[in-house]
Amino acid sequence: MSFEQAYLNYTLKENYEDIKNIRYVEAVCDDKRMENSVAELRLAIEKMSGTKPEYTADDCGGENAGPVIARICLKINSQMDPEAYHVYAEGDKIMIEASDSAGILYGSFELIRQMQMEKELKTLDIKKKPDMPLRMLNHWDNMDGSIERGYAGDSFFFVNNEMVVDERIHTYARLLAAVGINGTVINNVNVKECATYLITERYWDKVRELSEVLGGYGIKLFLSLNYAAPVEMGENTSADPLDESVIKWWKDRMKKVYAAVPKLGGFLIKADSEGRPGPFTYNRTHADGANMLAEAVEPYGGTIIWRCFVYNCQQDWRDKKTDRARSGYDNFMGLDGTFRDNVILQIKNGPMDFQVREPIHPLFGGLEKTNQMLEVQIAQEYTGQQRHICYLIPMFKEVLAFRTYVRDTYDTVRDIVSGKTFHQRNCGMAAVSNMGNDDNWTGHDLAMANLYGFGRLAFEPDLSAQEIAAEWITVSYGRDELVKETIEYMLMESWPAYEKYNAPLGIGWMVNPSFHYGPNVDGYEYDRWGTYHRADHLGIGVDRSDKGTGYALLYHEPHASVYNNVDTCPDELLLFFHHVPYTWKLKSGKTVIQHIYDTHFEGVETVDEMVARFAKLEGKLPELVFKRVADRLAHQKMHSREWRDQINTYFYRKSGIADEKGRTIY
Ligand code: GCV
Repeated sequence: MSFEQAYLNYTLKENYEDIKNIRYVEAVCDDKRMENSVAELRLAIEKMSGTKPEYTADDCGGENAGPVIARICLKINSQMDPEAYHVYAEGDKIMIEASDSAGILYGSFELIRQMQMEKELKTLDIKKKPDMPLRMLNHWDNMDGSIERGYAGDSFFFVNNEMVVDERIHTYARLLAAVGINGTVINNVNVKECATYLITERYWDKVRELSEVLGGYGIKLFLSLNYAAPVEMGENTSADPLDESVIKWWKDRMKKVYAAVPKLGGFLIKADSEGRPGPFTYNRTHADGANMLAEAVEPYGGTIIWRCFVYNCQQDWRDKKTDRARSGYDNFMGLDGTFRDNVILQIKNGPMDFQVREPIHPLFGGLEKTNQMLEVQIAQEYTGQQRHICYLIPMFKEVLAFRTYVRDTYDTVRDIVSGKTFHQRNCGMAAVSNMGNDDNWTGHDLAMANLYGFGRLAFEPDLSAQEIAAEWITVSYGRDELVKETIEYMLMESWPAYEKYNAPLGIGWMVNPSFHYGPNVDGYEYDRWGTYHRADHLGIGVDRSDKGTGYALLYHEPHASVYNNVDTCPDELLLFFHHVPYTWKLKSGKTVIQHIYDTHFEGVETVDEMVARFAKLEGKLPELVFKRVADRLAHQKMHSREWRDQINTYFYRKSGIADEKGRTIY
C-alpha cells in the first residue's frame, strides 16, 4: 500500500521570500528527537524553498549576519516548562528554544506550520506550552489486521498477527508529532486472542522497535491489556486482583516486559464491559483491579489507564428503573480517591457512546480525587463513519468548555483534564483513531481535519474550531481563497447538518444493528425491544428526571435543576432527559414533531449546498483528492435523504401528525 503525506505534503512556494535564504539549521544533537527536529526542518525548507539547508553542530552562537533570515537555531533552555517552546526571530536567525527535545520538536513543527501558511518570519514570536499533559490516540486495531470501527482500510500496525514497523509507521509518528500528540495505544481495547501475547517474548523485539521510533517523535507507546491475561495465557486459574498468586504473576510479567521494552508508557484497560473480563467476576471493585496493575508497573514509571465505559449490555431497556446512562457514574463515583496515583480513569465525553449529541459525562465534576482523561472518538462510528463529513472539533470545544460547577473557578472539563482543577499531571485527552492503511490515511480526505484538529485542540484548546479548520486547509491545500472558504464552510456546517438529519434532540442511536451505520429507529442491537426512545403514538423521550431514572440529578447545580425541569432543559437534549408529547413546544417555538420534520429537511439541504459548492473546486485541488471527496459527497447526498425519509416517515406514522409545511413524507 502506498501512502500520502497529508498535512506534511510540503510544496514549492515560489513567491514566499522569507525562506529563500535559510542556509543552516544549527543544533547540538544528543538525542533522537533533536535529530528528528533538524531533519524535519531541513526537509520542509528544502521542499518549500528548493534548497536544503545544511546542518551544523553549532550552539547557536556566531555573528549576526544581517536582517535576512539565514539560519534556524535549536537551543535547550532549562528555564522553560516541559514540552513548551519559544520560536522567535533574532537578527539573521530564528531561535527555537525549549527545556527538552520534545519542546524543540514541537517548536520545529510550529515553525514549519508558519512557513506552510507563508507567515512573515522576521517578526515571529510564538510561545506555547501544551495545555493537556497527555494527548493520545487510541487505535482499535486487531492483530489480524482488521480494525474495530475502522473506516479507512486495515491496520498499519498489524498484518496477519505480526507487527509491522516500516516507513509508514515513521510517517505516522511524524504526523502525530506535528500536531502535538504524545501518546498512542496501538491495539484494540477489546483484546482478543493474539493481542494478549503482546506482553510476551514473541512480540518484544517489535514492540521495542516501535517504542523507539515513536519515542524519537515524543510519542509514548501504550498497549491495551487483557485483564484476564494470567488465565488466558494458561498460567493461572484466576485473575482475582486480591489473590497473592495473581499479584505476583503481574509483577513478574511486568518486570520482564519493562526489561525488554523500557520505554513503554503503560496500559489501557477495558474491563467488565461488553463481554470483557474484569474484577467483577471476583466480586472486586475496579479500584482493586486497576491498583493491582498499577502497583505492578509503578517501579518502571508505567501508567494504567482504566476506562469508565462499564455497563451491562444485556440490560433490559424496557425496565424504566435501569438506565445505561447512569452506569459509569454508579460504578466509579463511590471509588473516588481510592485509585493509585499512576492510575488514570478514561471517561467518554458522554454517558452513552459517542452519539451525535449527548450531555457531558457526569463523572466530570463528580470525581475530585482521581486522575481523569477525556475520551472522544474521531472514528465517527455514529457520526457518518468517514463517509459523511462530520468535523467534530466544534463538538469537542463544547465538551471542553462545559462548566461542571465542582468549583467556583477553573471547573470546566478542560480545566479538569488539563490538571488545573485538581492540580494533577496524569490527565489529558484521548481520541479513538480514524486512521487506517488507505492511501490518504482516513478514507474521507476531509476526515483528516478531525485528526489534525484533535491534536491541535488538545495542545491549544483556546484555538477555535474555525481557526483549526482554516489552518488545516491551508497547510494541506494551500492558500487559495475559494478552497479555504468552501472547505471551511463544509467542515463548520457538517456536525450541525449531521445532527439535523440524524436522531433528534439528544435521543441518540437510531442506527442499524452492529454496523451502526444508516437509519433504523428501533435498530440498536443492545436494545432488542426497540424501546430505548420510549416512542409511542403520543410522545417520545426518556424520563431521566427525579421522577424517572434520576440521572439528571448526578450533576452539580445549576445543571441538575436545569436538566431536571422540562421547561428549562435545553432543546438539543430534551428527549435525552424527558418524555414529552409530539406537540410539546420547544424553546424555538416549534413543536417536537415539526422540529423533527424541519431539521431533517434542512440537514439534507445543507448537504446539497456542500455538494454544489464543492463542485466549483474542480481544478483547484489535487485531482485525486477532488475525485475522492466528490464520490463520498455523492454518497452523503443519497444517504442523508435516506436518513431524512426514514426518520420522518417513522414519526409521521407513529404520531399521525402531518407536516405543517405539507412536504412529502413517504
Ligand atoms: C471497542 C462501542 C463500540 C464498540 C467499542 C466500545 C468501546 O460500544 O460499538 O465497538 O469497543 O464502544 O468503546 O469499548
